Amino acid sequence: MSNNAVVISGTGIYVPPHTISNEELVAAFNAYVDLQNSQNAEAIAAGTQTALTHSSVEFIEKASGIKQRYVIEKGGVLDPTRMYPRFEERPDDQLSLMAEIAVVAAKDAMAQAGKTGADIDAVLCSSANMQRAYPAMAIEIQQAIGAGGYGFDMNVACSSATFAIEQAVNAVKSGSAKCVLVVNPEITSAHLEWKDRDCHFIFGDVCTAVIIERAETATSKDQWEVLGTKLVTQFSNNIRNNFGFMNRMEDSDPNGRDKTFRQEGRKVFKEVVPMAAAHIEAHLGALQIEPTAVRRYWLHQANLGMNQLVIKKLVGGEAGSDVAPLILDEFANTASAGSVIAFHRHRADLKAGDLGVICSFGAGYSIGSVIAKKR
Ligand code: CO8
Repeated sequence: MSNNAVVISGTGIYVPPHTISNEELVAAFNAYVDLQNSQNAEAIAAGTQTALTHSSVEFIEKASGIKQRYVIEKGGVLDPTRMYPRFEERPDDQLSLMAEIAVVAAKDAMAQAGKTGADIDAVLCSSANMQRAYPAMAIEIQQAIGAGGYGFDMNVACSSATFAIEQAVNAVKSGSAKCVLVVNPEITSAHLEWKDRDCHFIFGDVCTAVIIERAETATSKDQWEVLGTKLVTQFSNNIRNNFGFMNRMEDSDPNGRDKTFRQEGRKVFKEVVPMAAAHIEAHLGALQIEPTAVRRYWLHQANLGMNQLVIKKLVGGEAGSDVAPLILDEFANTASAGSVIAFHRHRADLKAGDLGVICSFGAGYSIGSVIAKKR
């Protein structure tokens, strides 16, 4: 490998302090349903309103493979009179919550890569939602870790991490940056609709971080040469959130159902699985790599069945096995961070020369793959 090669030289994670099991989640949701149905009993009896239906642990585990999720704040989510987290507003001179969790993950990744803030000259904060419009979260994170250069935010929903990795690789290749920090703070609990039975179980909070630099500057014991990246998008309304800065001008309901996450889960499942499998196959094909030559697939972590089908199409293997490890049972869907958590947690056993693919798929639709080889 030439020293001009670009490598991933470290990864890091912030794991929130609280877990919510499916049992706790369903108990709170069902209490919310009972409360709503008793408050609206007359309208339900008159046929002008539909009664809400209980959720079930069995359904959640069978349909998704998710067993629990981490959240930054749990009390508000499990309060049947609230059903969303409680965060305190912070003054402008205090580090914001997204930056705070990003700094924890960044320090973890920097320690693995043997870097300090002074070594970083670009910060990309890339996630499915930003806490505010401006200044960019990335610039706050850049200052908090003592990095130089530049920072900017980007959002490609569930593919935010892989798309940012491609930008980081290109920045290092072109010389516009020497060492890039990509962070993916995913506070999904703040834009999930916890009152909707169809999706209340899907998401969890986390933050991941990745360091990208040239092989010639890398000192980490664990380096992954990026052989290629490939991104694709195709517009779909099947996963959508209309929250935004125009809402006030439209005089729309700020608590309207369309202002939090919503999806046509079945359609997403059916449409995205073949797209993702074909995307990975084409990307590997362009590099003359057979799917069976790949030692590990770190796939997007939204649904056990989706990963099952993608990996079956590619290599005939099983999701959750050595070839395609799962983290969604523990973390749920963490939007863009899922495939990076899988990479972070499940690569220590691989040897020099082993090939791996990080691949995200989700809203947009958007698919991003990163093919990497252990140095
Ligand atoms: N408990 C019991 N029953 C339920 C529940 C529940 N909680 N929910 C639904 N049911 C019922 C339904 O009403 C339905 O009943 P019926 O057959 O009588 O109509 C039955 O169970 C089956 O429902 P579905 O067909 O919806 O169930 P599926 O088997 O399709 O499973 C899933 C639903 C798990 C949502 C599945 O479709 C799925 O995982 N799809 C893919 C989703 C996906 O990957 N989405 C990507 C989104 S993530 C992303 O891109 C990032 C966005 C930004 C982040 C936002 C953070 C908040």
